[in-house]
This record gives sequence, C-alpha cells and structure tokens, in this order.
Amino acid sequence: MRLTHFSAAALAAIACTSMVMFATPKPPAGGGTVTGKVTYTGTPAKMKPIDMSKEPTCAKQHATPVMTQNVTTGPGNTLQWVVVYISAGDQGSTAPSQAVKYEQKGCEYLPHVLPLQVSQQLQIFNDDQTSHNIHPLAKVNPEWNKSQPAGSPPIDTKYEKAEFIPVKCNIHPWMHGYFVVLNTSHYSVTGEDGSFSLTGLPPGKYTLTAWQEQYGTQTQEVTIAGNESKSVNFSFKALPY
Ligand SMILES: [Cu+2]
Repeated sequence: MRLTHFSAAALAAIACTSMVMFATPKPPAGGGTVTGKVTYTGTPAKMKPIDMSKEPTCAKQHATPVMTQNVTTGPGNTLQWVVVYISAGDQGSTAPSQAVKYEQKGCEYLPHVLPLQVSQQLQIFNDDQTSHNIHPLAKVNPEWNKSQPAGSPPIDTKYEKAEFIPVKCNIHPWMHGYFVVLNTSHYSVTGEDGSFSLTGLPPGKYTLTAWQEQYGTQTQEVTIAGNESKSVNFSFKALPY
C-alpha cells in the first residue's frame, strides 16, 4: 500500500485540498510536522518465500511468491511497516467516523500493519474465493476469531483499548498481520523507503515512539513550537537470527 507512510492527518489535509475547487476551503489544520526515516544496523533475518500451493485460488494471484513481512527492508537499510506515533503529550482526540479497512486478499493481510484509533470502526473483508478464519490475538481487548467464507459480508468491529494485536488466520498458517490500536490520531506507518510523516501537531512537548514487530520500540522526545517542522530518525539494531 503506497499511502501507508502518510499520517491520518496528512490524508485529511489532502482530502481538504482536493475539495478546494468545489467548496469553501476549511482553514488549514496548521501545527507542526515531524518527518523522518527508520533504518536498521546489523544484519536482519532474510524474509522467506511463502508456499501457498495448498490454496491454489490464492497461489495463482501471485506471479512471484509472497514473502514474509516481519522484517521488510528497503534500499539504504530502511525499514517498512514501522508504526511511528505520539505516545505522550497528545491532547487526545475522538476517533474519526470513517472505518478503516483490512483486507484478506490472495491469502495475505492488506495492509500488513494496520494502525487505527481506539473506538474506530474496523471493517474486515474477505476478497478471496476461499474461507478465512481471522484471529486477532488480543490480550487487553476481548479476543475472538471469526470464520469468513468466500462471499461473506465484511466483519464490523472495533477495539476500546490501545493495544498492539497480532493477527493470524486459523486456516492459513502463513497469514500474519497486526492491528495497532492507538490513543492518538498522530501516527504514520513507514513506507518502502522507511519514511514517516506526522502533521498537524499543536505546539508542545511530545514523546515519539517507533514500533517494529520484531525489534520492539524506541522513543524520542520532540518539542514543537509554532508551525515548525522537525526531523527525527530512528535506527533499530537488527536482532541476530
Ligand atoms: Cu486465511
């Protein structure tokens, strides 16, 4: 998903911009911006090709084998699928009314890592011609698993507490993903180039956390004055394998 490195606030800003021609524009959200890159040092584990031959309707959707994604790297030692978010200092915000979508497509979870807000509607789709049994392994929130045969309507759900929730499929053992349920609207997922962007930050002192599913978390303090833009980079040490 190419847009994953945009923050929710950035997407909202884009939505506003695109409406300028048709309606009186709202005042810009303003505030500060934090952008940066997430990289690694050391030698990360090699991702492995996934054998989907047991599920031919999925296998035939992929010209080349799908790779595992728990450490997804890019040129220049960048790390994809890292969630960067404000973990302290945010004044809090209510969840947006639009649902976030999670797809099961080609026996993969799209996106691999899905950030969403507490109480935000989550819609889970099965786009495949086979059954999935999605099983988010929540510990703080209620745990459940649901079967979703081909052609089923989306599962509508939400989470009421912040939590990093691993997601698996009880039918296809290679399917792995994450729901990252956050108390803040200021978050971003790194794209293929490891970059992230948090926008619309009011002046203040913040703790910024970067989370990678294998390498854990890192935090940095950042102070925003006015509408300034700050650059913050994170570097994870690749764990031995
Ligand atoms: Cu499945």
